[in-house]
Amino acid sequence: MRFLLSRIAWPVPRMPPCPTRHRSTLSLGQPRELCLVIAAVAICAGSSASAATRAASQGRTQPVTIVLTEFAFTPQTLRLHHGQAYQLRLVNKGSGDHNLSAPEFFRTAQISSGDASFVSGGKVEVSKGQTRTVRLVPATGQYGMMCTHLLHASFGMTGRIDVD
Ligand SMILES: [Cu+2]
Repeated sequence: MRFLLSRIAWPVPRMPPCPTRHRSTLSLGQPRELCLVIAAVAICAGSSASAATRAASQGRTQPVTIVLTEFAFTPQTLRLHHGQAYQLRLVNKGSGDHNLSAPEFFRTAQISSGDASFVSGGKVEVSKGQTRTVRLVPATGQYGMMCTHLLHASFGMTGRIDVD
């Protein structure tokens, strides 16, 4: 009888397979969540890899364009980073001649010897329809720029170059 009872009693404590099953169902769900986390991490790693690629490309000469028209520089404020090599493209899309005068900026920048002749008296002349390219590495500072052609600055042809 005791034997029988114990035999009957045995499956009872063993009975709750339901929570166990639930738990196993849950634990089956967890690897799926883990997969999602891994996938998210992989996506994040991918984006940080592209950020690294971007950072690497910043090591190379970066083209920057300023468009000269009547009577404006576009963009009006140029934001550059010191130590970065730039290819400064001055594009005259106006109906007349213009220049970009920034004596302090050009004086402190390291200008490529091949392009130094374009800078005269702290300014670069750009004839109508012409594009002048000056390769340089700017020095930290805030510089004013303007067109020194008669009255052009007073008509609004001014701007600034911020180098951080
Ligand atoms: Cu001008």
